[in-house]
Amino acid sequence: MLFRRSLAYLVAFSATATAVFPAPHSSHHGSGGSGPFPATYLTDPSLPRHTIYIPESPELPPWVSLPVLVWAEGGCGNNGTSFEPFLTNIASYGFIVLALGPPNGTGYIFQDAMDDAVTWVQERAGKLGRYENVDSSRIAAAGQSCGGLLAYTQRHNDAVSFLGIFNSGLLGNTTDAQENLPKGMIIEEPSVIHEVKKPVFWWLGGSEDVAQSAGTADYHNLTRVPKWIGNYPVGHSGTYQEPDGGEFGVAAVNWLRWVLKGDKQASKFFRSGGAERAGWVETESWGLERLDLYSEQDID
Ligand SMILES: *[C@@H]1O[C@H](CO)[C@@H](O)[C@H](O)[C@H]1NC(C)=O
Ligand SMILES: *[C@@H]1O[C@H](CO)[C@@H](O)[C@H](O)[C@H]1NC(C)=O
Ligand SMILES: *[C@@H]1O[C@H](CO)[C@@H](O)[C@H](O)[C@H]1NC(C)=O
Ligand SMILES: CC(=O)N[C@H]1CO[C@H](CO)[C@@H](O)[C@@H]1O
Repeated sequence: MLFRRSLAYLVAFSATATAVFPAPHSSHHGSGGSGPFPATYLTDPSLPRHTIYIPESPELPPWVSLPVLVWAEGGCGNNGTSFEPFLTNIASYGFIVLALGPPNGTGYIFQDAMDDAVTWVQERAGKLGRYENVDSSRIAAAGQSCGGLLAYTQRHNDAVSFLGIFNSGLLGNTTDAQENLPKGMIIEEPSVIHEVKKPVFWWLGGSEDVAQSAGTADYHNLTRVPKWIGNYPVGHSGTYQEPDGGEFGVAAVNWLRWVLKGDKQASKFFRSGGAERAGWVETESWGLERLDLYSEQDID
């Protein structure tokens, strides 16, 4: 009963109306983030099922490269602006974020949209114009709750190097999962964790997080792959809606700066007590020293 009621968080977004595809726009939204490159979101007709978060300046210096985060929303919701503070803040540190769902989209969206985002960015990265600074050789896939389940599917995508699982874990095809996850979703068994060969980081919400047991089991069952797990004890919804995404935002930025930009200072968050000082508990890791090898490749 508790599990079933709690699972409803995974599908917290309703699927009533047909999807809306707003006209392209790139006006300033929200705070712009806390990083050095004030960011915004926009839409691009060539990627109509997504929202793109990117530094606002049309001309970045050539030495600023923008690695890629493909992001799936909580509830597998088709609303690309439902994590706006968190994703804008990430982009402001010099990333492009391809979030599933157009701004204010309704209904659900699934893993094929993650694959589409990766294909799209590979075609455009480095070409003259808005995506000139984008570096598609460095891609992470992540998501929250139901979106975390979509992120796991990118284990098979050779273009994706890192997985981030926020308030999520593999549920298996239980009756509860069948009844509570959106129809049309592929429900994967916990055993697929053994197929993961990419480094994975988990951010959970402590004992009040419905996903804590599944996420923790996944962490322990993943072997021979660099991994980190931590809990910020605020429950399943995290701090994504706080200014700049709150503590989950800080953690995500440190993760991406380290693994996608090779930033050693950011790595200290995970290796030298930074997360614990910020209030993360029940942290654990394995093999993180190997990530320096990953993250220094191809870095200028
Ligand atoms: C999309 O998410 C934003 C932020 O939570 C919210 O303000 C907006 O109402 C949502 N749009 C829809 C159509 O649900
Ligand atoms: C999304 O909906 C919210 C209200 O729920 C509105 O304030 C906002 O302007 C809308 N954004 C877009 C891009 O349509
Ligand atoms: C879950 O298992 C049922 C049988 O119990 C099967 O009919 C269904 O297709 C499975 N659903 C998914 C999403 O794999
Ligand atoms: C899928 C899988 O390997 N599951 C195992 C995860 O770890 C727990 C306990 O450590 C086992 O009970 C599961 O069988």
